[in-house]
Amino acid sequence: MVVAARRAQDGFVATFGRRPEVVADAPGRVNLIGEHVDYLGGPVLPVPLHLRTAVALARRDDDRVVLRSVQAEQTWQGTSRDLRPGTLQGWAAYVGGVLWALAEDGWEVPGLDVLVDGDVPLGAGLSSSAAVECATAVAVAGLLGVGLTDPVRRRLIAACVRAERDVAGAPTGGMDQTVALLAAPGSALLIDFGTDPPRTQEVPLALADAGLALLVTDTGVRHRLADGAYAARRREAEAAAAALGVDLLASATPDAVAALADPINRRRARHAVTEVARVRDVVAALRDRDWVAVGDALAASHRSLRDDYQVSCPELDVAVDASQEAGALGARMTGGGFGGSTVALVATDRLPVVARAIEDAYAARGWGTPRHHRIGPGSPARLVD
Ligand code: GAF
Repeated sequence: MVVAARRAQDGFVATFGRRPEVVADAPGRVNLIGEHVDYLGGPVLPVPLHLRTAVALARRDDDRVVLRSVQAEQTWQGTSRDLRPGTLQGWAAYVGGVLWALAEDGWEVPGLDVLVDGDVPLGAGLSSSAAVECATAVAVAGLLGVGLTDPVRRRLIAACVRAERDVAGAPTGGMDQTVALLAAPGSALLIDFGTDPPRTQEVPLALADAGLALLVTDTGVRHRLADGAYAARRREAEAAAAALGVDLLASATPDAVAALADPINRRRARHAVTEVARVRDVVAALRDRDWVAVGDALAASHRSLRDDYQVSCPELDVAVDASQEAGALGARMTGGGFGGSTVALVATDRLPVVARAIEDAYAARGWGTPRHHRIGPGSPARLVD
């Protein structure tokens, strides 16, 4: 049993005085490229993290629901009728929101004791929220004896996205839940949000064969997707789509975007159409093992997110610049932005040099020391024996 799942099981026993009936876990993710385009009908290329969040749960005899988070050091208590939009905040909105969304979808969710523990850092742009949602959903499916077939996993994705939108209040696009539930172990997952349901395809990375690694750096600047900035960007992008007369901004043409009169519309739309092209370029470059082209696309993606979509921040920009100056093939912010983490493509033997360069750049500005994670192979959400 992996670390987070073991801790969740032991924590459940310590908290509730009995063994859990089910333990499930799910990975965080790092998005390699395709940022802020999932909700615009574009393709994205996330990678499941080795860092996971685990949920242990057991049925109760009554209709009460007790949610305990070890990471947040908080407990929420209520009845299943209290699980609905407007009644839950913070981490409890993700766990309770999934229970609510599953019940809305017709699942017979009983009264439950639930304990959450995990290694995905909270608010670091590594999708801790989708990890806890997906682990909760898989645990409930396990408790009810529902097998994790592909259609069931897709139903769970929909419930998790609904929980995040309606209960946590973050109108996110579905990338994080999709990779957490459908990723192939150790590979990136190309998800095309231009189709309904989104088409998925495993994309092998073969980084180790090339002497390369992905270095994720957590800036320590915490972001919350539910705080309004993400929703504001989404509204702006949808306004740009309306100005162009297209349903999905990702399908706009570069010429039409260049002709947009309003500068905000033009910037938001330019990010979307150029990011879509970069995802396609990276998929081709990975197939050809053209690592320089992959790195160049990551660097261009960051510039676009910084200048056109305007979702970066100084700590992300400094980490990206320092990585590249120290020899990374390319680096970019990853996830929703406004804080969180960067991802850099780095030769394995340069990892310490690049990590040190970022730390030095932070120290020179009087900022706190960032945390690095070398990405290991992750696997999708699962029941843990
Ligand atoms: C967050 C959201 F949850 C995703 O849906 C996606 O939009 C991402 O930000 C930006 O690419 O992780």
